[in-house]
Amino acid sequence: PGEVGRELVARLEFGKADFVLLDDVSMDEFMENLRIRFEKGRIYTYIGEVVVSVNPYRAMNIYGRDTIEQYKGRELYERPPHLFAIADAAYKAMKRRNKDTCIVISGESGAGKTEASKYIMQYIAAITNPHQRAEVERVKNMLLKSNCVLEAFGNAKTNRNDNSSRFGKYMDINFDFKGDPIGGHISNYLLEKSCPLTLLSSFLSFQLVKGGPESLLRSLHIQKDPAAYNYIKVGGQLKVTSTHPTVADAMKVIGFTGEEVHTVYKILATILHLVGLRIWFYVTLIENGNLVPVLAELLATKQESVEKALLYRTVATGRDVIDKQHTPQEASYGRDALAKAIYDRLFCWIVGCINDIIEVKNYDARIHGKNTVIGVLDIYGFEIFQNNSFEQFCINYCNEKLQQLFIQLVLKQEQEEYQREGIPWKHIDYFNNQIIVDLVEQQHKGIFSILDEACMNVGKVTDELFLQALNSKLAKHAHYTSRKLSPTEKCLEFDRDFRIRHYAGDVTYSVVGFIDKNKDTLFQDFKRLLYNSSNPVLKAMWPEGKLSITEVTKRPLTAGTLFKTSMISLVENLASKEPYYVRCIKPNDVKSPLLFEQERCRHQVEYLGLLENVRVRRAGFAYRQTYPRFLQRYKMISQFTWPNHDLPSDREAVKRLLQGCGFEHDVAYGKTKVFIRTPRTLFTLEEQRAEMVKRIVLFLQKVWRGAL
Ligand code: AD9
Ligand code: MG
Repeated sequence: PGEVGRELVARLEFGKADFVLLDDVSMDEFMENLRIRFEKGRIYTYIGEVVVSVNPYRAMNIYGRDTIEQYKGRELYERPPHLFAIADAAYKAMKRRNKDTCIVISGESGAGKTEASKYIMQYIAAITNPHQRAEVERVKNMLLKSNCVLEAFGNAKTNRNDNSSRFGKYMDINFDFKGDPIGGHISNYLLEKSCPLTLLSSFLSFQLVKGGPESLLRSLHIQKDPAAYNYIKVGGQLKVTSTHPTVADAMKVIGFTGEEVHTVYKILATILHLVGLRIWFYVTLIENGNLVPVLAELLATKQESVEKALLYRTVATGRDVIDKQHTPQEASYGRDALAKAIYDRLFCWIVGCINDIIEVKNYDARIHGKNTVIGVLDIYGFEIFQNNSFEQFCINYCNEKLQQLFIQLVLKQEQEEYQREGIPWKHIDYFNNQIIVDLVEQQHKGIFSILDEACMNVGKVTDELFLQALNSKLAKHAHYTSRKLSPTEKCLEFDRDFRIRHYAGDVTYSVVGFIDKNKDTLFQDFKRLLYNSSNPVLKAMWPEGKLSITEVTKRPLTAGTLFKTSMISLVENLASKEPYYVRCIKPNDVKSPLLFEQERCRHQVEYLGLLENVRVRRAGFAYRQTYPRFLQRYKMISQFTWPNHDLPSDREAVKRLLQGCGFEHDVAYGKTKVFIRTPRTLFTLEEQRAEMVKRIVLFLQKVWRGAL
C-alpha cells in the first residue's frame, strides 16, 4: 500500500511523466508540465522513449548505487523517468537482441549533455561485468579515465559553462557476447578554437602556468608568476584548479609514455609563448625576440627556422623558389593560426592515442560471436547568438542532420514496428527538414559548395563576394534570404547578413570571417618547420610537412568540407544503430537551481523540436505494451481479468478488457502488443486503475483491521 499511495500522490503532484500524456499538445501545456516537474525536482520527463532533461544545477541524490539497482533490467515505464532507464533500454536491446544501439544527447551549452553522458557511462560500468573479470575491469577503467584526459584538453571555461566541451564527441563502447565492455573508439568533431587566447583558457594550459612543479616549469621556460601572462584574461581572472596531477596521472595510467606526456607539456608551453610573441606594427620583426630560442628549444628545431617560418613565406614562382617576407599583419595572422593549429593537432593526436589504447584487441568474432556496440554522442545543440558566424553555421547544420536522422529513424522504427505487429501504417504529417539539409550540403548547389568555390577564386577573395554568390544562386530558395533579397526585413540589419530558416527557427548569420575560417590555412612553412622537428612525437603529428614547396599543389580540404564529410559519416553510422535520445534543457543563464526562466526554456523546447516530437509520437499510437505487461497493470479494472482471466490468451483478455471499457475504436491489436492511439484513453485507464487501487487498499486495510 505504501508504494501505491506514493505513486498516486506522485502522479498528481509532479506533473505528467510523459509529455505524450498531455491533454492537448500545445506549447503552453508543454511548458507548464516542464516547469512543474522542474520545480518539484523531477528533472527527467519522457516523450515516449526520449528523455527530456532539465539541468538541476545542484547535486541530486538520484545517481547512487541504490538507484542503479532500481533501474537495472527494468522496462522504461516501470520506474520514474531517468537517464538510467534509457541506458538500460539501450543495453538490453544490445544484449537481448544483439543490436548496435546509440544514445544521442543534445542541447545547448550548459544544458547538461556531458554530465548526462558521464552518468550513462557510469551506469553501464556499474551493471556490467558481474564476475569482476580483471581484463574487463581494466577496460572499464580505461574508458572512464580517457574521458578525464579528453576533458582536460577539450574543455574550457566559457561564459556559458565553466566546463564547456569545445568539441563534439562520439564514443563507441564495444561489448562481448556476455555483454561486458571490451573496448571503445572516440571520434571528435570540430574543436572550437576561434581565438588563441580562448585556447589558453583550456584547463591544462592554466595548470602549466601555476599548477606544475617548479622543475617542469623551468624546463618549459614558464615563469611561476601568472602576472607574466596577464594577457591571458579570458572571462576575467585566471582560474586555477588542481587538475594538473590528476590529468598527468590519468595520461600515464592509460598508457601515454613519459616522453609523450612531456611533449604535450612542451606543446602547451609553445602555445603559451606564441600568444605572448609580439610583432611590430610597422615592420615585420619580432618585438620580444628572446622568445625565439625558447620556441626553438621547445619545438626541437633551429632558431633561424622558427624566425624564418614566422616572418617569411616560401613561394614557388615558375621554377624558382623564393622567400617572400610577410607584412606585419600577415605575420601576426600566421602566428595565431600556428597556435590554433598546434592545439588542434595536439588534440587530435591525443584522441588518436586514446583510440590506440582502448581499441578492441584479441577479440575473435568467429569464436565469440559478433561484438556489439553502444555509441554515446555528446554534441553541441542548436546555437543562436547575437552574432552568428561560421561555427554556428556548422553546428546548426549538424543539428539539421540529426533532426533528419531523428525523423527518419523514429518514423522508420514506428513503421517497422507496425509491420512486425501486422498493423496497417498510417501516414504521419510532420515537417521534413531534408530541404534545409540540401540547402547546406548539396553538391555544387549547397552553401558549403558555394563557399568552397568562393575560396578557390583566384585574385581577391572576400566574404562579400561569397555573399553575392549566395544571393545569386539561392535567391529563389524558400529557406534562404538576405538583406539584399529582403531589404525590409528587420532582423537583417546589415548588408553582411544572410538568414536561414532552420527547422528550429530563423537564424541570421554574419558572413564576416566565413572565407578565412573555411580556408583555415596554415602556411606550409609552419608544417615543414614542425615536421623537421627532432622530437619524434611532434614530427609524427605533421606528416604533410614532408612535402617540398614544389610538391604542394593540391589545396587542402576546407574546414567546411571536412566538417560536412564527418557529419555525413557520423549520421550514416548512427543510422545503422537503434537510437535513444536525451534532450537537455538549460533552465536559466545564472546556474541557479531555483530559477525556471520561461522564455529561455520555451525557446529551447522550440529548437529541440520537442513539440514536433510529441506530435510524431502521438500521430501514430501514443502507447504500446505487450499483452502480459498490459494485463499486469490494468487487470484490476475488469471483472473478466481480475484477479485472473480464463480466456485462451492474454491477447483475448486484453481485447475483452478494452471492449468492456468502450475503447474499441481507439486501439489496435498487434501480434504481441496492444496499441492505443490517443493518450486520453490511456489516461482514463490510468484513472480507473488508480480508483481501483484506492478501493483495494481501503478494502485490504479493513480486512487487516478486522483480522487484528
Ligand atoms: V557544453 O555544450 O559542453 O558547453 P554541456 O555539456 O551541455 O555544455 P555540462 O554537462 O557540462 O553541460 O553541464 C554544465 C554544468 O551543469 C555542470 O558542470 C554541472 O554543474 C551542472 N549539471 C549538469 N547536469 C547536472 C546534473 N544531472 N546534476 C547536477 C548538473 N548538476
Ligand atoms: Mg559538454
